Amino acid sequence: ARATVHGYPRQGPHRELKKAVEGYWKGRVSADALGHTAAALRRDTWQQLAEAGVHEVPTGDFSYYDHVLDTTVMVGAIPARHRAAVAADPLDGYFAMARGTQDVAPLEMTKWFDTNYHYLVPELGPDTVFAADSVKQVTELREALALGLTARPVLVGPVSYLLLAKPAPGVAAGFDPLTLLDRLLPVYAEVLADLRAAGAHWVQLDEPALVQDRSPAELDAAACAYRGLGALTDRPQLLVASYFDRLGEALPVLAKAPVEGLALDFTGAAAGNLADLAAAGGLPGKRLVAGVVNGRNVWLNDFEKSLATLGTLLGLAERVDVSSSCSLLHVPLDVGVEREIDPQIARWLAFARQKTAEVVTLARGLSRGTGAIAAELAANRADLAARARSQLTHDPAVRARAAAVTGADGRRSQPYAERAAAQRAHLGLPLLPTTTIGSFPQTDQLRGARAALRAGRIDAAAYDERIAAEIREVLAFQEKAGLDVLVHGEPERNDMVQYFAEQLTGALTTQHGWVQSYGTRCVRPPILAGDLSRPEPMTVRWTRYAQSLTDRPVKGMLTGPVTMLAWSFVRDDQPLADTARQMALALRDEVNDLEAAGSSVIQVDEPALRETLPLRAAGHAEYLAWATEAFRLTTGGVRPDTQIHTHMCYAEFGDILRAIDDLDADVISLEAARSHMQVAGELATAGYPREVGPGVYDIHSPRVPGAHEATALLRKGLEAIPAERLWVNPDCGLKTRGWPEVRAALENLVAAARGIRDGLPGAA
Ligand code: THG
Ligand code: ZN
Repeated sequence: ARATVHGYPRQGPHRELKKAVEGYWKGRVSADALGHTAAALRRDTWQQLAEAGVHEVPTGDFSYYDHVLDTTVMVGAIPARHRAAVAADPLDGYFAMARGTQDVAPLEMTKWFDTNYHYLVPELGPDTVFAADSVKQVTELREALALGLTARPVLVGPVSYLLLAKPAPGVAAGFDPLTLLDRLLPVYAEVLADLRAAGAHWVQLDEPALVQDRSPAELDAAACAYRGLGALTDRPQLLVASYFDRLGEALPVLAKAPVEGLALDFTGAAAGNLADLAAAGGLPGKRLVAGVVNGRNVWLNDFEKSLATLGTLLGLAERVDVSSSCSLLHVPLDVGVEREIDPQIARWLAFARQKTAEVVTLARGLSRGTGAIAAELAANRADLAARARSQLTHDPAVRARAAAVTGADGRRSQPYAERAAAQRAHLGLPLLPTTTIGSFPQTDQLRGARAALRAGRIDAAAYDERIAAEIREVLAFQEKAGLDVLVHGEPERNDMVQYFAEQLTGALTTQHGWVQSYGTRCVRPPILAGDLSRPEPMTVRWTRYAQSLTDRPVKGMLTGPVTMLAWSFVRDDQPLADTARQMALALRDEVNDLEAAGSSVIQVDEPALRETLPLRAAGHAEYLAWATEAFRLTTGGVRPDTQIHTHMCYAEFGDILRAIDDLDADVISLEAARSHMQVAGELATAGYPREVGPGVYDIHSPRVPGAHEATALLRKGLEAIPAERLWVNPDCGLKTRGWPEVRAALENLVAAARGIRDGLPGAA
């Protein structure tokens, strides 16, 4: 058995790629220098993999921005609006597709399956003309071969490429990109021939889209695609890969295809592939690349379990190799550089570098028997046992409290209609109340103060005074602008998940654990390693301070339990629903403390509620049940006259409207400016009974909307939602914007609300 991985983190140990690309955008780094940085990172990665004992390194998985965008370039599907820029300068044109320019919109970005990676959505139509451009793939293969390594190019497969695409602007929404398969296959054939000519023996085609619910027609298309590619004579051997869930009905389709190998995920939700593969009769005569090391979580592998899986697989294929379940892109690089994680606990963790070593060890164990890896097996067993009996993973108080939860804990004491009346009396807000989503601009000075505190250049008292001053300024501005429900602006928070994780018992944060989110943007997801509790209030101090500065209500601001889980690495030794309940109880303590400290309005953000929906429809109901329960448990303990808000960022809610209702929040704010209030209409049609704040200010753009524009959007909102239930707010938080825009936009927003308010019947 040989060892391989599907792909590796691209940014480098010190995020060198991010810095080089952003430097190039600012004109500080030349195209040549960027190219050299990138080539050096690729070389270092391959050499590291080879030194660790990986027999076949992946190539082509590298990207300046996104590998789906790279595939768009490879097949020549450049949108019409970007063609001139790409022709003038391929690199600048590439970044124009990714980020847009003054005049031209970028490609849309969306989540890569249920990971936290975002890809750029291909735009296709009946007029799309594909043309092969294998330069990037061939170049990177040659680089690896020149180092004397065995290399396997990794490509997004043609079926997934089309299934991930959407109709181009101006093309009918009903257009099915899969109808372009016959035109796309010759382009893949050309790329495969080029790769063979360049020395590839194997090429991997990734088809993760086949783990989602697929129609018979889509499965037929997959069968047809691989019949076609398999029949080519001038090609390398083909390895078709899938990951993130079980293939289900697509497994026999791929098993029967005339390709030389399959790479399958045998971890987590995909573990069922083992039984499915046996039921399908295995892969006689084929190569199986067994993904037994989870490529998207951070936990130590269970060697005995993996070896048992591999042992079973030996009987099901001609040859079995060992791999990660998917690209290691989704995990940080190296847990060995973390100085602030307890070394005992660090032993339970595996980032990309450690996972690579696990793959190599398992391949050795499979080839030479467990005797050849006796020391590793013993250490692995000891670490797993330590984790299983650790106090961190078993806090009796947390467990007892979670076990004692009853339905009543997740129910407000009065139904919405009665609460709404109590809140109206308590808060005394005008019609069309104005508010913001929570964060105000995170200035360089604020970030600088945080860095100075970390580096010991200023002390905690000086930092706190800096935060207090910022809060005073944010409050003064909001009062002057005439907003009705104020916020403290969150100057003390780095990231809306990390800030809370740092204060929760049972959660770990990293110093260098960066994971690519999109393009050059990275996050450091917390690691929910143990039983979760909140030893002390997390937000009360600054919220109370802000409230002391004004007579108007100041919203308490928290990240909700589902989003805390979605943007963290979650433990794999208990059901997600159990972790969600622990998180909810920890946050419930915070909500109750905020209320006790005088907050009448508390917002619990759940931007990730929709995006965490399981890949297959069969899992939706169960997920939504525990997710909404966690939200209600977080918010269910407050008085009827305390108003609970929630916020979600993205506009596609159509399929979870029922769940949004089940949250039983009093007010929900949503992104709506770009879609011209469409979501307000959807909620109204679904009979949503509560208060709604559809955004009237698109904060993703530096443009300042005029008062007339906000007025028009509000009028649109009023067509769907009565004035008694309509709020006026931006689409999202303001932390990425600059103060001048924010000032002007919020003044316009208040003017629009007042203008309409004054014209309404019953206005004071
Ligand atoms: N926080 C966390 N996860 C997230 C988001 C978040 N996942 C989904 C979505 N939001 C992703 N969006 C972003 C937006 C901006 C950045 C990253 C992800 C970003 N990162 C800085 C960078 O790469 O330069 C680093 C930020 C930092 O210093 O922590 O700008 O909001 N957890
Ligand atoms: Zn938002």
